Parts: sequence; structure tokens; C-alpha cells
Amino acid sequence: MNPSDDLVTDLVDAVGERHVLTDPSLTAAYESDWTRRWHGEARCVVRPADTDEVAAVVRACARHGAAVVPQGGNTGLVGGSTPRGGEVVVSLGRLDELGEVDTLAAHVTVGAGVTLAALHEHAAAAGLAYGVNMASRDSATVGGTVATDAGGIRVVRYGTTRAQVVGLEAVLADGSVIRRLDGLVKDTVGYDLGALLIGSEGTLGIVTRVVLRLVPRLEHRVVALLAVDGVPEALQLYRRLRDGVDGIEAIELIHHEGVELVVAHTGASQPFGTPHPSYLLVEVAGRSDPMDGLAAVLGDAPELRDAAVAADGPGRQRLWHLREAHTETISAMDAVPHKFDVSVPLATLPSLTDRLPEVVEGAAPGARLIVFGHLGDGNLHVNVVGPDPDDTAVDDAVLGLVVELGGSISAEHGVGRHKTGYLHLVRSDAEIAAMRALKSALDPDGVLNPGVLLPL
Ligand code: 2HG
Ligand code: ZN
Repeated sequence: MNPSDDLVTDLVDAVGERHVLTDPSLTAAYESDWTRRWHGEARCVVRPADTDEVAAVVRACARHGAAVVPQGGNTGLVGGSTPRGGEVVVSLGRLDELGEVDTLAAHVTVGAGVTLAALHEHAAAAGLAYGVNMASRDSATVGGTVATDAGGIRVVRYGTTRAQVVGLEAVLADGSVIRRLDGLVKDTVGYDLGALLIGSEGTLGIVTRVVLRLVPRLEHRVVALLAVDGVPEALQLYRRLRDGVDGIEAIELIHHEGVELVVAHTGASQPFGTPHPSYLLVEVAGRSDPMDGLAAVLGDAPELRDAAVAADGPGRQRLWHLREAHTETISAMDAVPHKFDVSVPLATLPSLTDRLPEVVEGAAPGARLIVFGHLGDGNLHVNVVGPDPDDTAVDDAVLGLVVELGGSISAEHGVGRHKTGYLHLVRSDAEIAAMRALKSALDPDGVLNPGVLLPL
């Protein structure tokens, strides 16, 4: 503890000495994100216990002119919740209150620090489910997913996080609290301030609690890994499944190269005797067994080269592992990956996957390219391993290609500090000016997450 730092003294008053971390061995875990590309030293890390303490922390930081970086489970991939240097990291992990499930409304009120895994378990115990799910569920927190409008693997059925939020509480830059936790599905009184904060990446306020919509818990589930010759065939098969099968919960794309890496890194078994260029991973869920409906469509699909199907929990898990272990496998590679989370209109997806190898090779000769993602959402995760973390040639090239194809530079991970310099490629001057006006209205001194989302 640095006794000469008056801010630290005020923060200790707000949350107690145990929850203000200044020792580098304790702060390190909060200073670097999952990519290892985005890191910086925090002035300190503060761990408030509830909304009042978050407000007191923000007021103290505002008084001392200190910038604040809100952080959830620190599973971000774009430098949106790690410091650049000298900010106070406000970790929301202790706001982990799981409110009672309202089974009539099918809503639950939870704290920002609740992990997705804990929320899933909590909803299941009440006979319901939460519609957002992703590989980082054990660490990713509700607050972070709201702040980034996170997507994940079930968007084709339930939408992104935005579609789940029916109420929200947040601390604004001056320490005031806005609270709409009444759970009203219909309420059209003026500006929807909560909606404004969803996807604002901690730049307009710090989300502290939310009311979330829950969905029916569907017991009958089938997961299928479907081998195809390439992306155009994967899209044709997707169209066939969408038109012919009820209850599709996930439509994911992986390729041979990614599967090989996952198998080598995690020791998973090969899904098929003979490898295929690409695979669709499909999950279908319903109130009755979806197997026959799925089999009927697959039986008539000329694109299908091979299929592995599982209805039992461990079998489904084995198939999902081949998709979900991509991120950890890439993180374990020697170089720090350049990660892109892009979306394009479905019709241009084949052009994107066709042109990416050449574009990446041109910008980063010899680099390794791994592509996978949420095919049903037109959202691909493009990972490039090879170039130095500070070398942005491949960033320019990949994002330039995506924009040329009518796509977005951020489908679900957010802009963070990675992509502020590319914002103008996908938002007009008028839109950026309106965003800046909102930012200065709600955070005139630029206390909240400076350098994230909007360029400094
Ligand atoms: C996923 O879909 C995540 O698994 C991470 O969005 C993507 O590691 C990535 O590039
Ligand atoms: Zn994803």
C-alpha cells in the first residue's frame, strides 16, 4: 500500500484495506487480458462489494481525477477491461448476488459479478435456462457480457445479451446510480438509459445489477458434427437445417486446421476416420426428441460427407469440445495471437474465407491463420499467429477486407482499445459525433474507460 497516495486512502475508506490491491503480485492478474496482447499497469485494483461501494469508488476516482477501468471476469479479447497505465481497475467480481428466480415472469435479478456458469446453474435449479452461453462461461461475468452485448453460441435462437436484459442498474461517472429493476417488459417512458449502456463497454457507466429474461429449460438435445467440403456447402447445409428443423440452438463452423490443433493440444479424439475440410456443429433442442427431424433433413442433404451425432451429455460435450477449445489452444501457441471478431452478410461469407489466406499472407508472410465461428450469425473469429503484437499490418488488412465485404469490425467482442482506430471504417462522422456527444454528456471528464470504444 502506498501511504502517500491520497486516492488509495480514499479507496480504502470506501471498500476496506483488504479490497484495494497495490502489490504487483496481486494486481498482475487484472492487468493483462486473455489474448496477452492488451496489458498495462494499474494504479491499483479495487474490489467493491455492492452498488454503494462502486458508487463510492467512482466518486473517489472522480475527485482525484483518476481514470477507471471496469472489469468483470477479464475474459475480454480487445483490451476493453485492462488498464493502459495508471488507471484504477474496478473489479466487479464481488457483486455476485443471485436473486430469487421469478418463475411467473421467467426473470432473475443478478449482480454484475455473477459468472455465466453460476447463472446457468441458478436458472436450471428453478426449471428454466439463460439464453446466452459461451466457452468462457466459468469466468465471464454477467456485467461484462452486458457491457459488451456479448453474443456466444446461442444467438441464432435467443439473440445477443441485449435481448435478455429487461432491467439494469448502473453507476454513472459522477457516482450517481440509475436503477430500473422493476422487470417491466413494456415501459416506454422516454430514453431507455439501460439500453444505452448495453454494449457501451464501460464508457458510459458501470453495470452493477441486471434483470434477465429466462427461457424454457429444454431437456431433449442433440449435437451433430457435420462434415462438408467447404464454406459454401456449410451455408447450403445451414439453410437446409434452418428451413427443415425446429429448435436450432447453435450453428457453428470449424475447419480441419483448427480441429487438428485442438486434437494435438488437448488430446481429444479425431471425430472422423477421414478428415474433411470443414465442419458444421449444430445443436438442436426441444420439448420432445429432435433426433428424427434432424435425421430426416440430414438424410436428404447432398452436402453432407460424414456425421457424428450425440444425444447424451458426455457425447455432446465431446463434440462441443472440438469447437470450444479453439481459444485456449490458440492461446497456448508460442506467439501472442492477433484476434479478429468480424461479421459479414451471409452471402459474402464464402468470399471472406476464400480471400483471407492471401490477404493475411500478404500482410504477415508465414503467419498461421485459424478461422472458426458462429456461422449462423455470419460471425467469424479470425486468429492470426505470427506477427508481433505491435505490428498492425495484419489488423489493417483483415479489417479492411471485412469492411470491403460489407461487414463489421466487431461482431461480439466489442471495439475495446484494439479497434478504436478502425471505428471510422464502419460508423459515419455523424454517428461518431453523436457517440462523442453522449459520452461527454454522461462522462464530461472522461473518467470511465478512456481510450476504449472511442479514440482518445
Ligand atoms: C468464441 O466464440 C469466442 O469461442 C472466442 O468468441 C473467439 O478466441 C476467439 O477468437
Ligand atoms: Zn464467439
